[in-house]
Amino acid sequence: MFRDEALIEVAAGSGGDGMASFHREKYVQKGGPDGGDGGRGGDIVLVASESVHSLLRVARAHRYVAKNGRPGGTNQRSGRSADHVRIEVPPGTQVFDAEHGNMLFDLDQKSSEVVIARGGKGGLGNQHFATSTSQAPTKAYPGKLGERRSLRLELKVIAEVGLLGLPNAGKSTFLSKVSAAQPKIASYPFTTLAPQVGMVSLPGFRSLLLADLPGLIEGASEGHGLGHAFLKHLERCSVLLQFVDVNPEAVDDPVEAFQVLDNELKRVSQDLHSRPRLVVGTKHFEDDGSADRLEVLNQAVQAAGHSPVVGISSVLGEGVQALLEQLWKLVHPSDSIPV
Ligand SMILES: Nc1nc2c(ncn2[C@@H]2O[C@H](COP(=O)(O)OP(=O)(O)OP(=O)(O)O)[C@@H](O)[C@H]2O)c(=O)[nH]1
Ligand SMILES: [Mg+2]
Repeated sequence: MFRDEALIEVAAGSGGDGMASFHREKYVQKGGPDGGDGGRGGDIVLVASESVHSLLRVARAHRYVAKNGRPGGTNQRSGRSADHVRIEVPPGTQVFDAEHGNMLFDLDQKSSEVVIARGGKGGLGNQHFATSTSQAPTKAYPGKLGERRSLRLELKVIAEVGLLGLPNAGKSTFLSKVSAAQPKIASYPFTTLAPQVGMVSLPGFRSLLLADLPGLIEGASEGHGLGHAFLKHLERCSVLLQFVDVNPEAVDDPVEAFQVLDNELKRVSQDLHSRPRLVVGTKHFEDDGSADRLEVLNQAVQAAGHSPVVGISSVLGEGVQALLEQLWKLVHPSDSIPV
């Protein structure tokens, strides 16, 4: 199972209380104040970890509480500070205030970390408060309360290229051929239930990060089908790769297939709709009929202002390398290819 949202409650630990005590020793009368300081309460820390791919576990645990600092002791002993509670989340997790909706943090780097609730400071013991006029202070401070927060976490996959298309268009097959990712592939729609990122290596030590997303259908932007929850994952992709099945056996007409998702992108945002996009005609080269369908699709795609459609067959490996090179150029418009 996959989750890309989680509501959590976090409570950092409070600081331990400062101690009020006086030095006691045989034959020493009226020893001075020696109450130690309280220890710090534990922080709650979010850590972006590449070994975590979903917010499922975080959502299940729901409540995170760090321990309080220990109180100060006699003889100037400080209380022990509490351990921090570390919560591992996938890179790409954004943290929002659950009440007000504003974004607090964006863990967009792998291995970055942020304190989302700070533990309270320990209170000072009376050892600090002896003055020339007050030799026997009984004053010690309580520890400060730890921060408490209600947070909403949202995962937005980080990839350079986002794969979108109707169910069954062949997105996962393509990802499995060009990267080490092993997404589930099947001849029925909605095979992919969770985004999956794969890294593609290109000659010259170049690489591309591709995100395979669940198939989208008409109305996805309004909550139809599975894909609506995943449209947001496209937001962080600088290039969109739209898959259209051009095989004559495909259920959907290629031009319609293109337009349905084109409209959904437009409904989500103008920004997403106008992002650099390459349309691929999949399951091409395998059948005589696919060339005609590709050409009709090409007309519609170019009329909509996009580059010509690239035909590929993931099964035969035809057109795949050329497509990857074209994608690399789109992702790195100002870079030249190293020789
Ligand atoms: N002949 C042929 N079949 C392909 C090709 N690419 C994918 N398929 C088949 O098309 C079907 C769907 O492939 P998937 O890769 O699972 O499609 P998807 O777009 O990821 O589908 P969803 O995850 O449901 O959105 C599978 O039966 C694949 O074997 C191709 O290049 N040629
Ligand atoms: Mg799939």
